[in-house]
Amino acid sequence: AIEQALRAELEQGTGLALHYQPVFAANDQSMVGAEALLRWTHAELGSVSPLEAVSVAEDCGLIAPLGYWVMRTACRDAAQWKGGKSLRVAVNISARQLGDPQFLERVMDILREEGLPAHLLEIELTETVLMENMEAGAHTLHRLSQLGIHLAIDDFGTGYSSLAYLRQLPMRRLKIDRSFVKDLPGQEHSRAIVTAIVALAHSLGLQVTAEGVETQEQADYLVRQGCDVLQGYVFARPMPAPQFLALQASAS
Ligand code: G
Ligand code: G
Ligand code: MN
Ligand code: NA
Repeated sequence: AIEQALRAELEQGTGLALHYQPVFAANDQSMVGAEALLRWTHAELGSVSPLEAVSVAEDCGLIAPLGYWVMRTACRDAAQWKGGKSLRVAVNISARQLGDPQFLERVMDILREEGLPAHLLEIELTETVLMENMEAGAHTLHRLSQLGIHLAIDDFGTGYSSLAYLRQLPMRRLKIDRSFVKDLPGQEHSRAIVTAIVALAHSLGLQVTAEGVETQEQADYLVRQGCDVLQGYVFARPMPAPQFLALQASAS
């Protein structure tokens, strides 16, 4: 049932939407971009989580149309923000998507057709996605990076971490998983992990985003620790595209 529903949705495109969660520079709190997050509300099934939608799509061969719908919609929206000049959009990519031999070409076509400069697109990959595509994906990732697209490791520290990724792949950013942020600043082990991730990232020349920042105390702590970008409910929740369009227009 859910498979048929997704198929119909991709043909009609009515129940699918992207929400955008703003991300902020740690130093001056200015908005530097947003992460695109898939939302699917079905007439009978109600709201289906993005993880479930992606997993169904991967199982029934719909991940290509779904993934390219997300990519195109995110690039089209971002081309309007600040006139397509400065705000970067981050898009999550699943394992099967990266494994598509057409991926590079399709992404470059979308950027050109939607008029978004490559450096304003960031692709978020989890450690699991990287692990499943280490050989086939490495070439694609190097080409994407050479063409100016930014690459980030999402949920850093929660997957089958291999520091080999950091040595071999042209990553630009680590996103500290929110499970390490949740108990800050009280919990000693979380503090140690955050300190270590920031040191590792910076010594490799990568930027660090802290995810899941829910309190001002966590934000202050993460700024002091040297995180570059902050994301979380304390600043803003994911919001529908029109609302984000208005927000970025009013931000300096
Ligand atoms: O927004 P929310 O917290 O419901 O997202 C849950 C999870 O779904 C997150 O891990 C997020 O990375 C993932 N997700 C959201 N949108 C997309 C998408 O467009 N593609 C993929 N592959 N994952 C997504
Ligand atoms: O796995 P990924 O990092 O892509 O997941 C992003 C998800 O995290 C989004 O679905 C978003 O709704 C959720 N999220 C964003 N900010 C916060 C936060 O401050 N707290 C919690 N619990 N979830 C958040
Ligand atoms: Mn993400
Ligand atoms: Na994450």
